[in-house]
Amino acid sequence: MAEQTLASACPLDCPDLCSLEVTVDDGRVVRVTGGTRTPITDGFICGKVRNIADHLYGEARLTTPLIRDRGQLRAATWGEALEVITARLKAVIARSGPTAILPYHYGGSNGWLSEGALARRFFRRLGASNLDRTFCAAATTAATRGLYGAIPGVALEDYEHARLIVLWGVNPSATGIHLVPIIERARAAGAKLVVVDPRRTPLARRADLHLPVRPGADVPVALAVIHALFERGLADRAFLDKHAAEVDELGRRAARWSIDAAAREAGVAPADLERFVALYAASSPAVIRAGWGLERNRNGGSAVAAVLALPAVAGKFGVRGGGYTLSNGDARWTVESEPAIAEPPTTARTINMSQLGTALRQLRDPPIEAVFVYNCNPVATAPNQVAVREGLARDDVFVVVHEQVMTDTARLADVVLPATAFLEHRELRRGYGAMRLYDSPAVATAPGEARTNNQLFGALIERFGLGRPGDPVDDDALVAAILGASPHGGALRAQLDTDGVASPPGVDRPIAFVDVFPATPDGKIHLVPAQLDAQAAEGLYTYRADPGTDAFPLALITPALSTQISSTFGQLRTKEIALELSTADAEARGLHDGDEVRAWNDLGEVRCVVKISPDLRPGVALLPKGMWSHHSRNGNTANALIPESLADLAGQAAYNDARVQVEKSR
Ligand SMILES: Nc1nc2c(c(=O)[nH]1)N[C@H]1C(S)=C(S)[C@@H](COP(=O)(O)OP(=O)(O)OC[C@H]3O[C@@H](n4cnc5c(=O)[nH]c(N)nc54)[C@H](O)[C@@H]3O)O[C@H]1N2
Ligand SMILES: Nc1nc2c(c(=O)[nH]1)N[C@H]1C(S)=C(S)[C@@H](COP(=O)(O)OP(=O)(O)OC[C@H]3O[C@@H](n4cnc5c(=O)[nH]c(N)nc54)[C@H](O)[C@@H]3O)O[C@H]1N2
Ligand SMILES: [Mo]
Repeated sequence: MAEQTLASACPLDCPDLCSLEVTVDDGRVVRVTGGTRTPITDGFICGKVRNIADHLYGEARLTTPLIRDRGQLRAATWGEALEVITARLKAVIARSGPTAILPYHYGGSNGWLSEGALARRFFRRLGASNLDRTFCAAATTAATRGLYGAIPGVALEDYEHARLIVLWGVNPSATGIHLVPIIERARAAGAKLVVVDPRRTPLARRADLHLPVRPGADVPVALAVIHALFERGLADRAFLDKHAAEVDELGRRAARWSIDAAAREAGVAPADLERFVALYAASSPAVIRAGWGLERNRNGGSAVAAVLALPAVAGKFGVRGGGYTLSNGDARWTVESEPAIAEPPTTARTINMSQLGTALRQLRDPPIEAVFVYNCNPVATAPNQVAVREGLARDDVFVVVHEQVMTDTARLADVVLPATAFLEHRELRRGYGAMRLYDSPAVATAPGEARTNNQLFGALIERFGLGRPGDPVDDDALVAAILGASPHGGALRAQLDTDGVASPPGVDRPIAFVDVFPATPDGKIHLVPAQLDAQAAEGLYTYRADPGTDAFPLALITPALSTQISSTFGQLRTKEIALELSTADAEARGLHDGDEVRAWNDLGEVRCVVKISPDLRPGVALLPKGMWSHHSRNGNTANALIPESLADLAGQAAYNDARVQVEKSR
């Protein structure tokens, strides 16, 4: 058959939501390149997706259901696998009730057709336990909604207009590469760049100012800047009077931190913090690109809130390229998936996904007896890996995993089901960076017997007799229901029909306080929102100091790698992980590059090689996120060291908040 090139989009968990050109031959992907349907992709894409064929057709790909039989996984038919699942889940329900079943999914790399939809319908109608999805963006979402409501941030394209760009706990060189050339263009036109990050990231190396804060110490830094702005008459009183509430309360809380005290706590030079205040106050348009590195510690929610308060206090909104960007996924122009299934939330108990290990060990009345995993690889990505692995491996916990490849989680399952990947199923996906919505048809044929999530859960709904007349079931009906639930649905549908992609109807790159306003109930910015203040222990903007001890003095951070999306594509990586340490911390331990070390705390131990990094500040250790067991020498990864303790808001996992000790392996 002749090759064809078809348009698609990349739904993987990344702000950029790239448009793709996919060349297929007889249903098989032979080449993927960047499309030009959106300005941000601009014809180039990352290496991960250029090489997607290695993922789709590699030896780890699952092509048939597998059932555990006397300890071993053996090939089975779908009919057999669904029979086993139905019988086992019904037995659990008969014995302990449906809340003994836990659906387990995150779905950051999934759009509305493969996350939520029929899976949610199935589990809610069954009465299973609910899952609080807190791996990512829980604290940032709570903070943005609390302060601003669902308001779109500065469009990434508009960074070109900024005179000052602040990257705060974000590393676009790995995690959203299309922002990098835009930043470079802005710099070429004279914009200044500031990076706030415990390590010297690639962009920090080029920055005009790098504040290498101690992990978890952003609260004092941001509050000290706010205090300085108020104290020195640099706050935009007119803007605040008109658009903000709780201004004085924020001022009082910020007054806890002088520049000197914050600099000391964060381990940065007071003069550098002073420079930041001066630069930020003087520059417009000034934009803060806040990332997710900020939220993943005990102070994370307050840190995000304090950083987002800055553009309000300094009056940076109202101009193109001024304000902040965090996630645009929530922006008002988009639509929500929930109405697609109109499946009301149940009153069954809710389990925080970031505390799975303890839930499996300790929950009673009833204990968790079945875990159904899809769109997720918790052995690689959840905190407290040792407990997660032990819990999923238990004989008295029935585990189903629906997956594309044989992950560390799938290896522990009682039933493994093969799943389609994004080019093999239709997907409806909005960007959380790029403000675009794609309706991408399947362009390739799934190998073997892989099925979509909706095919799987549709079959289970039928087997459990949970279907109802009028339920949208196929993709067309689901998409129609989703768009039908949006006031902009008609306009979006019209754009999708013409181009396969839609931008915000009306204003394409909205400017905050010109085109869009806070979607809070009173339309104001809430600088100390009551609901968040009540939620954070001791109140919003409370700072909890580094809990390091003599036994475990190093703060472990676990940022993203450029070669994976969380753990996705980890099967393709052959290189082992290295633990990074600063030169001073390595010397103090007599370590040389390439030595085998053990990093440990009360939760577990990782054995791997060490890499001495001049880019890390002393006191900080780094292991990448998303590694698999084959990447370390003892089968454990960073997540074996990460506690189940949470950030101060929304039950967010604290992936950058482990304390560890490191020594040479013996
Ligand atoms: N290539 C690639 N792209 C990705 C992903 C991936 O795994 N790989 N993951 C996707 C997902 S799921 C997400 S959520 C986003 C994440 O996107 P980012 O937020 O950019 O990702 P991280 O690498 O987790 O963290 C960013 C930076 O925060 C720093 N950091 C850690 N702790 C702190 C702190 O306490 N304060 C401050 N100021 N900085 C801190 C880290 O050193 C790191 O450089 O990226 C998405 N894009
Ligand atoms: N140490 C550490 N751990 C972290 C983080 C960190 O910073 N540090 N970051 C956290 C963050 S930001 C995130 S977002 C999470 C992400 O963690 P996870 O939610 O576990 O995401 P992935 O690791 O990408 O795994 C998703 C899995 O879903 C499968 N999948 C994809 N599409 C489909 C589908 O349509 N159907 C089915 N059935 N399966 C599908 C993929 O093959 C993949 O194996 O990781 C968190 N883990
Ligand atoms: Mo994430």
